[in-house]
Amino acid sequence: MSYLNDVLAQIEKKYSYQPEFLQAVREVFESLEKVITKNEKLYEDNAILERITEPDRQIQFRVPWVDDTGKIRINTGYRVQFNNSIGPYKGGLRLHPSVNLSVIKFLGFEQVFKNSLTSLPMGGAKGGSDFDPKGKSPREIMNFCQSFMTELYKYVGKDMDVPAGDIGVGAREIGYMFGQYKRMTGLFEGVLTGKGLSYGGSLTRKEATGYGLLYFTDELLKANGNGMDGKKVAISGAGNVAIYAAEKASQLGGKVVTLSDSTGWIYDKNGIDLDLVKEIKEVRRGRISEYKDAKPDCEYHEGKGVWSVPVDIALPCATQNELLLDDAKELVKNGVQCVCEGANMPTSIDATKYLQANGVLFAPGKASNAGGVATSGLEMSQNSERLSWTFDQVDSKLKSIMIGIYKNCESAAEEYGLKGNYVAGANIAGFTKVVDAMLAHGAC
Ligand code: NDP
Ligand code: 2IT
Repeated sequence: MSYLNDVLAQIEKKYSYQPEFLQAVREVFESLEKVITKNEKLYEDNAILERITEPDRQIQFRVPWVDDTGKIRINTGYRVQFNNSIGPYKGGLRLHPSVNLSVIKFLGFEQVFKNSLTSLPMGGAKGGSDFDPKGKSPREIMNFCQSFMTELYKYVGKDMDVPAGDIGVGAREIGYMFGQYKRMTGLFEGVLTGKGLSYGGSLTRKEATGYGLLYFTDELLKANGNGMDGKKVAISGAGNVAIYAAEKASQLGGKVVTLSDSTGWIYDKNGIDLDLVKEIKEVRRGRISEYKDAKPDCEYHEGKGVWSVPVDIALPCATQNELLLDDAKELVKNGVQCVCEGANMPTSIDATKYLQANGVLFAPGKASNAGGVATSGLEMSQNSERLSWTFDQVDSKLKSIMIGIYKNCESAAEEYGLKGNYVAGANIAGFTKVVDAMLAHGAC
Protein backbone atom coordinates (compact mmCIF):
# COMPACT_ATOMS: atom_id res chain seq x y z
CA MET A 1 0.00 0.00 0.00
CA SER A 2 1.12 3.55 -0.65
CA TYR A 3 1.52 6.18 2.08
CA LEU A 4 -1.68 7.85 0.92
CA ASN A 5 -3.71 4.64 0.97
CA ASP A 6 -2.29 3.65 4.36
CA VAL A 7 -3.33 6.94 5.93
CA LEU A 8 -6.74 6.85 4.28
CA ALA A 9 -7.34 3.34 5.63
CA GLN A 10 -6.37 4.48 9.15
CA ILE A 11 -8.71 7.45 8.98
CA GLU A 12 -11.56 5.35 7.59
CA LYS A 13 -11.17 2.95 10.49
CA LYS A 14 -10.75 5.56 13.20
CA TYR A 15 -13.58 7.83 12.03
CA SER A 16 -15.91 5.28 10.46
CA TYR A 17 -18.78 7.00 12.29
CA GLN A 18 -18.11 10.39 10.64
CA PRO A 19 -19.45 9.97 7.06
CA GLU A 20 -19.33 13.61 5.97
CA PHE A 21 -15.77 14.02 7.21
CA LEU A 22 -14.67 10.83 5.42
CA GLN A 23 -16.34 11.99 2.20
CA ALA A 24 -14.40 15.26 2.30
CA VAL A 25 -11.11 13.46 3.03
CA ARG A 26 -11.63 10.88 0.25
CA GLU A 27 -12.27 13.60 -2.32
CA VAL A 28 -9.11 15.48 -1.37
CA PHE A 29 -6.92 12.37 -1.15
CA GLU A 30 -8.03 11.14 -4.55
CA SER A 31 -6.86 14.41 -6.06
CA LEU A 32 -3.51 14.33 -4.30
CA GLU A 33 -2.24 10.99 -5.58
CA LYS A 34 0.30 12.45 -7.99
CA VAL A 35 1.49 15.13 -5.58
CA ILE A 36 2.02 12.60 -2.82
CA THR A 37 3.81 10.14 -5.09
CA LYS A 38 6.20 12.89 -6.13
CA ASN A 39 7.09 13.76 -2.50
CA GLU A 40 6.25 10.50 -0.75
CA LYS A 41 9.26 10.19 1.57
CA LEU A 42 9.24 13.83 2.64
CA TYR A 43 5.54 13.81 3.39
CA GLU A 44 5.61 10.45 5.12
CA ASP A 45 8.60 11.36 7.32
CA ASN A 46 6.79 14.54 8.30
CA ALA A 47 3.41 12.82 8.81
CA ILE A 48 1.80 15.45 6.59
CA LEU A 49 -1.36 13.52 5.76
CA GLU A 50 -1.91 12.37 9.36
CA ARG A 51 -1.49 15.94 10.60
CA ILE A 52 -3.58 17.67 7.95
CA THR A 53 -6.55 15.37 8.65
CA GLU A 54 -6.43 15.68 12.45
CA PRO A 55 -7.75 19.01 13.81
CA ASP A 56 -5.45 21.05 16.04
CA ARG A 57 -8.28 20.94 18.58
CA GLN A 58 -12.01 20.29 18.84
CA ILE A 59 -13.98 22.27 21.37
CA GLN A 60 -17.41 20.95 22.34
CA PHE A 61 -19.61 22.62 24.92
CA ARG A 62 -23.07 22.85 26.43
CA VAL A 63 -25.20 25.82 25.38
CA PRO A 64 -28.00 26.50 27.88
CA TRP A 65 -30.58 29.11 26.92
CA VAL A 66 -34.01 30.16 28.16
CA ASP A 67 -37.00 29.87 25.80
CA ASP A 68 -40.01 32.17 25.75
CA THR A 69 -41.93 29.98 28.19
CA GLY A 70 -39.13 30.30 30.76
CA LYS A 71 -37.86 26.75 30.23
CA ILE A 72 -34.11 26.07 30.06
CA ARG A 73 -33.12 24.41 26.78
CA ILE A 74 -29.80 22.74 26.01
CA ASN A 75 -27.86 22.47 22.74
CA THR A 76 -24.36 21.34 21.88
CA GLY A 77 -21.84 23.91 20.62
CA TYR A 78 -18.72 23.13 18.57
CA ARG A 79 -15.60 24.85 17.32
CA VAL A 80 -13.13 22.72 15.41
CA GLN A 81 -9.83 24.56 14.93
CA PHE A 82 -8.35 22.55 12.11
CA ASN A 83 -5.12 24.10 10.97
CA ASN A 84 -3.46 27.50 11.55
CA SER A 85 -0.29 27.00 9.52
CA ILE A 86 -0.89 29.92 7.17
CA GLY A 87 -2.87 32.27 9.41
CA PRO A 88 -5.31 32.54 12.32
CA TYR A 89 -8.19 30.07 12.29
CA LYS A 90 -11.05 31.32 10.11
CA GLY A 91 -14.40 29.85 9.15
CA GLY A 92 -18.11 30.09 9.73
CA LEU A 93 -20.61 29.03 12.37
CA ARG A 94 -23.58 26.88 11.38
CA LEU A 95 -26.84 26.67 13.32
CA HIS A 96 -28.88 23.73 12.06
CA PRO A 97 -30.35 20.61 13.70
CA SER A 98 -28.16 18.39 11.49
CA VAL A 99 -24.93 19.79 12.99
CA ASN A 100 -22.67 17.22 14.65
CA LEU A 101 -18.92 16.67 14.91
CA SER A 102 -18.70 14.93 11.53
CA VAL A 103 -20.37 17.86 9.76
CA ILE A 104 -18.23 20.46 11.52
CA LYS A 105 -15.06 18.46 10.83
CA PHE A 106 -15.84 18.13 7.12
CA LEU A 107 -16.50 21.85 6.91
CA GLY A 108 -13.33 22.71 8.86
CA PHE A 109 -11.23 20.39 6.69
CA GLU A 110 -12.59 21.96 3.48
CA GLN A 111 -12.01 25.41 4.94
CA VAL A 112 -8.25 24.77 5.29
CA PHE A 113 -7.87 24.31 1.52
CA LYS A 114 -10.38 26.99 0.60
CA ASN A 115 -8.71 29.63 2.72
CA SER A 116 -5.35 28.68 1.28
CA LEU A 117 -6.74 29.21 -2.24
CA THR A 118 -7.87 32.76 -1.44
CA SER A 119 -4.17 33.77 -1.23
CA LEU A 120 -4.94 35.52 2.10
CA PRO A 121 -3.33 34.51 5.41
CA MET A 122 -6.12 32.46 7.01
CA GLY A 123 -6.10 29.03 8.62
CA GLY A 124 -9.16 26.77 8.67
CA ALA A 125 -11.86 26.23 11.30
CA LYS A 126 -15.61 25.73 11.59
CA GLY A 127 -18.15 25.73 14.37
CA GLY A 128 -21.80 25.84 15.19
CA SER A 129 -24.54 24.07 17.05
CA ASP A 130 -27.47 21.69 16.59
CA PHE A 131 -29.74 24.59 17.64
CA ASP A 132 -32.62 24.99 15.15
CA PRO A 133 -33.32 28.68 14.49
CA LYS A 134 -36.58 27.86 12.66
CA GLY A 135 -39.62 28.97 14.60
CA LYS A 136 -37.59 30.70 17.32
CA SER A 137 -38.48 34.23 18.40
CA PRO A 138 -35.92 37.05 18.08
CA ARG A 139 -35.46 36.96 21.85
CA GLU A 140 -34.76 33.21 21.80
CA ILE A 141 -32.20 33.72 19.01
CA MET A 142 -30.48 36.40 21.09
CA ASN A 143 -30.52 34.21 24.22
CA PHE A 144 -28.95 31.37 22.30
CA CYS A 145 -26.26 33.52 20.61
CA GLN A 146 -25.26 35.16 23.90
CA SER A 147 -24.99 31.82 25.66
CA PHE A 148 -23.02 30.33 22.76
CA MET A 149 -20.48 33.17 22.90
CA THR A 150 -20.31 33.02 26.70
CA GLU A 151 -18.33 29.80 26.22
CA LEU A 152 -16.80 30.40 22.78
CA TYR A 153 -15.14 33.70 23.74
CA LYS A 154 -12.37 31.80 25.54
CA TYR A 155 -11.14 30.29 22.28
CA VAL A 156 -11.47 33.11 19.73
CA GLY A 157 -9.84 36.49 19.09
CA LYS A 158 -8.76 38.67 16.19
CA ASP A 159 -5.36 36.99 15.85
CA MET A 160 -6.43 33.56 17.09
CA ASP A 161 -9.70 32.46 15.56
CA VAL A 162 -12.23 34.61 13.69
CA PRO A 163 -15.65 32.99 13.12
CA ALA A 164 -18.32 34.24 10.69
CA GLY A 165 -21.71 33.17 9.33
CA ASP A 166 -22.85 29.99 7.61
CA ILE A 167 -26.25 28.25 7.47
CA GLY A 168 -28.57 29.88 10.02
CA VAL A 169 -26.08 32.60 10.94
CA GLY A 170 -26.32 36.03 9.32
CA ALA A 171 -25.73 39.62 10.40
CA ARG A 172 -28.32 39.44 13.21
CA GLU A 173 -26.66 36.47 14.93
CA ILE A 174 -23.14 37.86 14.36
CA GLY A 175 -24.32 41.10 16.00
CA TYR A 176 -25.53 39.32 19.15
CA MET A 177 -22.33 37.28 19.35
CA PHE A 178 -20.14 40.35 18.81
CA GLY A 179 -22.01 42.19 21.56
CA GLN A 180 -21.51 39.33 23.98
CA TYR A 181 -17.80 38.97 23.12
CA LYS A 182 -17.30 42.68 23.76
CA ARG A 183 -19.12 42.34 27.07
CA MET A 184 -17.14 39.30 28.20
CA THR A 185 -13.69 40.61 27.22
CA GLY A 186 -14.00 44.39 27.12
CA LEU A 187 -12.41 44.28 23.68
CA PHE A 188 -13.79 45.95 20.57
CA GLU A 189 -11.88 43.98 17.94
CA GLY A 190 -12.40 42.14 14.68
CA VAL A 191 -13.19 38.82 16.36
CA LEU A 192 -16.00 38.03 13.92
CA THR A 193 -16.63 38.86 10.27
CA GLY A 194 -19.93 39.47 8.56
CA LYS A 195 -20.50 42.24 11.09
CA GLY A 196 -22.99 45.07 10.60
CA LEU A 197 -21.66 48.10 8.74
CA SER A 198 -22.01 50.40 11.77
CA TYR A 199 -19.54 48.42 13.88
CA GLY A 200 -16.75 47.22 11.60
CA GLY A 201 -18.44 45.15 8.91
CA SER A 202 -17.31 45.27 5.31
CA LEU A 203 -19.33 46.42 2.34
CA THR A 204 -19.81 43.52 -0.12
CA ARG A 205 -19.46 40.79 2.57
CA LYS A 206 -23.19 40.02 2.39
CA GLU A 207 -23.04 39.61 -1.38
CA ALA A 208 -19.55 38.09 -1.51
CA THR A 209 -20.12 34.34 -1.65
CA GLY A 210 -22.79 34.56 -4.34
CA TYR A 211 -21.02 37.25 -6.35
CA GLY A 212 -17.72 35.41 -6.07
CA LEU A 213 -19.36 32.20 -7.27
CA LEU A 214 -20.51 33.99 -10.40
CA TYR A 215 -17.16 35.70 -11.01
CA PHE A 216 -15.61 32.23 -10.90
CA THR A 217 -18.33 30.69 -13.09
CA ASP A 218 -18.08 33.46 -15.67
CA GLU A 219 -14.31 33.05 -15.84
CA LEU A 220 -14.61 29.28 -16.20
CA LEU A 221 -17.16 29.66 -18.99
CA LYS A 222 -15.10 32.28 -20.80
CA ALA A 223 -12.00 30.10 -20.65
CA ASN A 224 -14.06 27.35 -22.24
CA GLY A 225 -15.71 29.34 -24.99
CA ASN A 226 -18.35 31.79 -23.74
CA GLY A 227 -19.53 33.65 -20.59
CA MET A 228 -22.74 33.89 -18.57
CA ASP A 229 -24.64 36.03 -21.03
CA GLY A 230 -27.85 34.37 -22.20
CA LYS A 231 -27.47 31.31 -19.97
CA LYS A 232 -30.39 29.65 -18.19
CA VAL A 233 -29.51 28.96 -14.58
CA ALA A 234 -30.89 26.67 -11.85
CA ILE A 235 -30.00 27.63 -8.28
CA SER A 236 -30.88 25.67 -5.14
CA GLY A 237 -31.31 27.24 -1.71
CA ALA A 238 -32.86 30.62 -0.96
CA GLY A 239 -30.43 31.91 1.64
CA ASN A 240 -27.49 34.27 1.61
CA VAL A 241 -25.45 32.43 -1.02
CA ALA A 242 -28.36 31.60 -3.35
CA ILE A 243 -29.85 35.11 -3.35
CA TYR A 244 -26.62 36.91 -4.24
CA ALA A 245 -25.61 34.22 -6.73
CA ALA A 246 -28.94 34.85 -8.44
CA GLU A 247 -28.39 38.61 -8.34
CA LYS A 248 -24.96 38.47 -9.98
CA ALA A 249 -26.04 35.79 -12.48
CA SER A 250 -28.77 38.18 -13.69
CA GLN A 251 -26.36 41.13 -13.76
CA LEU A 252 -24.06 39.08 -16.01
CA GLY A 253 -26.91 38.39 -18.43
CA GLY A 254 -28.10 35.00 -17.17
CA LYS A 255 -31.70 34.04 -16.44
CA VAL A 256 -32.24 32.34 -13.08
CA VAL A 257 -35.34 30.13 -13.12
CA THR A 258 -35.26 28.17 -9.83
CA LEU A 259 -34.67 28.55 -6.09
CA SER A 260 -35.47 26.16 -3.24
CA ASP A 261 -35.51 25.59 0.50
CA SER A 262 -35.78 22.47 2.60
CA THR A 263 -39.55 22.31 1.99
CA GLY A 264 -39.75 22.73 -1.78
CA TRP A 265 -38.66 24.61 -4.90
CA ILE A 266 -39.94 27.22 -7.33
CA TYR A 267 -39.66 27.36 -11.09
CA ASP A 268 -40.34 30.73 -12.69
CA LYS A 269 -39.83 30.48 -16.43
CA ASN A 270 -39.86 34.29 -16.69
CA GLY A 271 -36.85 34.58 -14.42
CA ILE A 272 -36.91 34.81 -10.63
CA ASP A 273 -38.06 38.16 -9.21
CA LEU A 274 -35.27 38.81 -6.71
CA ASP A 275 -36.85 41.84 -5.04
CA LEU A 276 -39.73 39.58 -4.10
CA VAL A 277 -37.38 36.84 -2.86
CA LYS A 278 -35.44 39.34 -0.73
CA GLU A 279 -38.71 40.62 0.77
CA ILE A 280 -39.78 37.04 1.61
CA LYS A 281 -36.44 35.75 2.91
CA GLU A 282 -34.57 38.77 4.26
CA VAL A 283 -37.43 40.90 5.58
CA ARG A 284 -40.21 38.45 6.47
CA ARG A 285 -37.89 35.46 7.12
CA GLY A 286 -40.54 33.39 5.31
CA ARG A 287 -40.60 30.27 3.12
CA ILE A 288 -39.91 30.11 -0.61
CA SER A 289 -43.46 28.73 -1.14
CA GLU A 290 -44.70 32.29 -0.45
CA TYR A 291 -43.25 33.30 -3.83
CA LYS A 292 -46.14 31.55 -5.56
CA ASP A 293 -48.68 33.58 -3.57
CA ALA A 294 -47.38 36.70 -5.31
CA LYS A 295 -46.68 34.99 -8.67
CA PRO A 296 -49.50 32.54 -9.34
CA ASP A 297 -48.18 31.56 -12.78
CA CYS A 298 -44.90 30.19 -11.42
CA GLU A 299 -44.58 26.56 -10.31
CA TYR A 300 -44.05 25.51 -6.69
CA HIS A 301 -43.23 21.87 -5.92
CA GLU A 302 -42.90 20.31 -2.50
CA GLY A 303 -39.80 18.21 -1.85
CA LYS A 304 -36.78 17.72 -4.11
CA GLY A 305 -36.63 18.23 -7.86
CA VAL A 306 -34.81 21.50 -8.47
CA TRP A 307 -32.31 19.73 -10.78
CA SER A 308 -35.03 18.41 -13.09
CA VAL A 309 -35.41 21.72 -14.95
CA PRO A 310 -33.46 21.94 -18.25
CA VAL A 311 -30.73 24.58 -17.77
CA ASP A 312 -27.25 25.49 -19.04
CA ILE A 313 -25.82 26.08 -15.59
CA ALA A 314 -26.57 24.55 -12.19
CA LEU A 315 -25.43 26.23 -8.97
CA PRO A 316 -26.12 24.18 -5.82
CA CYS A 317 -26.22 26.77 -2.99
CA ALA A 318 -28.08 25.05 -0.12
CA THR A 319 -26.25 22.28 1.71
CA GLN A 320 -24.08 19.16 1.53
CA ASN A 321 -25.12 16.19 -0.62
CA GLU A 322 -28.04 17.92 -2.28
CA LEU A 323 -26.98 16.97 -5.83
CA LEU A 324 -26.78 13.18 -6.13
CA LEU A 325 -26.04 10.78 -8.98
CA ASP A 326 -29.62 10.71 -10.28
CA ASP A 327 -29.70 14.51 -10.29
CA ALA A 328 -26.41 14.58 -12.22
CA LYS A 329 -27.86 12.15 -14.78
CA GLU A 330 -30.94 14.32 -15.22
CA LEU A 331 -28.87 17.48 -15.60
CA VAL A 332 -26.66 15.82 -18.23
CA LYS A 333 -29.67 14.42 -20.08
CA ASN A 334 -31.07 17.97 -20.18
CA GLY A 335 -27.83 19.39 -21.60
CA VAL A 336 -26.23 21.15 -18.63
CA GLN A 337 -22.82 22.70 -19.48
CA CYS A 338 -21.51 23.73 -16.13
CA VAL A 339 -22.01 23.00 -12.42
CA CYS A 340 -20.32 25.29 -9.87
CA GLU A 341 -20.77 24.68 -6.16
CA GLY A 342 -21.93 27.60 -4.00
CA ALA A 343 -22.58 25.36 -1.00
CA ASN A 344 -19.94 23.22 0.72
CA MET A 345 -19.79 19.68 -0.71
CA PRO A 346 -23.30 19.80 -2.24
CA THR A 347 -22.39 17.24 -4.91
CA SER A 348 -21.75 13.61 -3.96
CA ILE A 349 -18.51 12.06 -5.24
CA ASP A 350 -20.29 9.75 -7.72
CA ALA A 351 -22.35 12.66 -9.05
CA THR A 352 -19.19 14.75 -9.48
CA LYS A 353 -17.49 11.95 -11.40
CA TYR A 354 -20.53 11.47 -13.61
CA LEU A 355 -20.64 15.16 -14.48
CA GLN A 356 -16.90 15.28 -15.23
CA ALA A 357 -17.06 12.09 -17.31
CA ASN A 358 -19.83 13.63 -19.38
CA GLY A 359 -17.88 16.76 -20.23
CA VAL A 360 -19.63 19.10 -17.79
CA LEU A 361 -17.42 21.90 -16.43
CA PHE A 362 -17.38 21.30 -12.69
CA ALA A 363 -16.06 23.63 -9.97
CA PRO A 364 -15.72 22.43 -6.35
CA GLY A 365 -17.02 24.68 -3.58
CA LYS A 366 -13.65 25.15 -1.96
CA ALA A 367 -12.69 27.13 -5.05
CA SER A 368 -15.95 28.55 -6.36
CA ASN A 369 -17.50 29.59 -3.02
CA ALA A 370 -14.28 31.02 -1.55
CA GLY A 371 -15.44 34.60 -2.20
CA GLY A 372 -17.25 34.70 1.15
CA VAL A 373 -14.27 33.89 3.28
CA ALA A 374 -11.97 35.93 1.02
CA THR A 375 -14.11 38.99 1.71
CA SER A 376 -14.06 38.08 5.40
CA GLY A 377 -10.27 38.30 5.06
CA LEU A 378 -10.72 41.76 3.52
CA GLU A 379 -12.97 42.70 6.47
CA MET A 380 -10.15 41.63 8.82
CA SER A 381 -7.70 43.84 6.89
CA GLN A 382 -10.03 46.83 7.17
CA ASN A 383 -10.51 46.21 10.90
CA SER A 384 -6.72 46.03 11.39
CA GLU A 385 -6.11 49.34 9.67
CA ARG A 386 -9.28 50.85 11.21
CA LEU A 387 -10.54 51.96 7.83
CA SER A 388 -13.49 51.05 5.60
CA TRP A 389 -13.21 50.52 1.90
CA THR A 390 -15.95 51.36 -0.61
CA PHE A 391 -18.24 48.74 -2.13
CA ASP A 392 -16.41 49.01 -5.45
CA GLN A 393 -12.98 48.65 -3.83
CA VAL A 394 -13.99 45.45 -2.03
CA ASP A 395 -15.93 44.12 -5.02
CA SER A 396 -12.99 44.60 -7.39
CA LYS A 397 -10.62 42.86 -4.96
CA LEU A 398 -13.14 40.01 -4.64
CA LYS A 399 -13.34 39.70 -8.41
CA SER A 400 -9.58 39.57 -8.85
CA ILE A 401 -9.27 37.01 -6.04
CA MET A 402 -11.87 34.76 -7.73
CA ILE A 403 -10.17 35.04 -11.11
CA GLY A 404 -6.86 34.28 -9.37
CA ILE A 405 -8.39 31.17 -7.76
CA TYR A 406 -9.68 30.00 -11.13
CA LYS A 407 -6.26 30.44 -12.74
CA ASN A 408 -4.51 28.74 -9.83
CA CYS A 409 -6.84 25.71 -10.05
CA GLU A 410 -6.46 25.53 -13.79
CA SER A 411 -2.66 25.63 -13.74
CA ALA A 412 -2.27 23.23 -10.78
CA ALA A 413 -4.43 20.69 -12.64
CA GLU A 414 -2.41 21.14 -15.83
CA GLU A 415 0.90 20.82 -14.00
CA TYR A 416 -0.11 17.34 -12.86
CA GLY A 417 -1.54 16.26 -16.23
CA LEU A 418 -5.14 16.69 -15.12
CA LYS A 419 -6.21 19.52 -17.43
CA GLY A 420 -9.84 20.56 -16.91
CA ASN A 421 -10.15 18.74 -13.58
CA TYR A 422 -10.80 21.72 -11.30
CA VAL A 423 -11.48 19.46 -8.31
CA ALA A 424 -7.92 18.15 -8.52
CA GLY A 425 -6.57 21.63 -9.29
CA ALA A 426 -8.25 23.17 -6.23
CA ASN A 427 -7.13 20.42 -3.89
CA ILE A 428 -3.55 20.41 -5.17
CA ALA A 429 -3.15 24.20 -5.09
CA GLY A 430 -4.77 24.54 -1.66
CA PHE A 431 -2.78 21.65 -0.20
CA THR A 432 0.71 22.57 -1.41
CA LYS A 433 0.67 26.03 0.16
CA VAL A 434 -0.45 24.71 3.55
CA VAL A 435 2.08 21.89 3.42
CA ASP A 436 4.96 24.26 2.65
CA ALA A 437 4.10 26.15 5.85
CA MET A 438 3.69 22.95 7.87
CA LEU A 439 7.10 21.74 6.75
CA ALA A 440 8.64 25.09 7.70
CA HIS A 441 7.14 24.92 11.20
CA GLY A 442 8.51 21.48 12.09
CA ALA A 443 6.75 18.94 14.28
CA CYS A 444 3.67 20.79 15.56
P1 NDP B 1 -28.56 30.28 4.73
O1 NDP B 1 -28.93 29.81 6.08
O2 NDP B 1 -28.62 31.73 4.43
O3 NDP B 1 -29.45 29.52 3.64
C1 NDP B 1 -29.43 28.15 3.53
C2 NDP B 1 -30.41 27.72 2.46
O4 NDP B 1 -30.23 26.34 2.19
C3 NDP B 1 -31.86 27.88 2.90
O5 NDP B 1 -32.67 28.13 1.79
C4 NDP B 1 -32.16 26.52 3.50
O6 NDP B 1 -33.52 26.16 3.50
C5 NDP B 1 -31.39 25.61 2.57
N1 NDP B 1 -31.00 24.41 3.31
C6 NDP B 1 -30.21 24.35 4.41
N2 NDP B 1 -30.12 23.10 4.85
C7 NDP B 1 -30.86 22.35 4.02
C8 NDP B 1 -31.14 20.98 3.94
N3 NDP B 1 -30.65 20.12 4.84
N4 NDP B 1 -31.93 20.55 2.91
C9 NDP B 1 -32.42 21.43 2.01
N5 NDP B 1 -32.19 22.75 2.04
C10 NDP B 1 -31.42 23.19 3.03
O7 NDP B 1 -27.10 29.70 4.47
P2 NDP B 1 -26.02 30.17 3.39
O8 NDP B 1 -26.70 30.64 2.15
O9 NDP B 1 -25.07 31.07 4.07
O10 NDP B 1 -25.24 28.81 3.11
C11 NDP B 1 -25.61 27.92 2.05
C12 NDP B 1 -24.44 27.02 1.73
O11 NDP B 1 -23.32 27.81 1.32
C13 NDP B 1 -23.91 26.16 2.88
O12 NDP B 1 -23.42 24.94 2.36
C14 NDP B 1 -22.75 26.98 3.42
O13 NDP B 1 -21.82 26.16 4.11
C15 NDP B 1 -22.18 27.50 2.12
N6 NDP B 1 -21.34 28.69 2.21
C16 NDP B 1 -21.77 29.82 2.84
C17 NDP B 1 -20.96 30.93 2.87
C18 NDP B 1 -21.41 32.21 3.48
O14 NDP B 1 -20.63 33.17 3.42
N7 NDP B 1 -22.60 32.31 4.04
C19 NDP B 1 -19.61 30.91 2.28
C20 NDP B 1 -19.29 29.70 1.57
C21 NDP B 1 -20.13 28.64 1.57
P3 NDP B 1 -34.37 26.20 4.87
O15 NDP B 1 -34.57 27.65 5.16
O16 NDP B 1 -35.60 25.45 4.57
O17 NDP B 1 -33.53 25.53 5.92
O1 2IT C 1 -17.96 28.16 4.22
C1 2IT C 1 -17.47 29.32 4.29
O2 2IT C 1 -16.48 29.64 3.64
C2 2IT C 1 -18.17 30.30 5.12
N1 2IT C 1 -19.20 29.98 5.70
C3 2IT C 1 -17.59 31.67 5.28
C4 2IT C 1 -16.54 31.67 6.35
C5 2IT C 1 -15.98 33.02 6.72
O3 2IT C 1 -15.14 33.04 7.64
O4 2IT C 1 -16.35 34.04 6.13
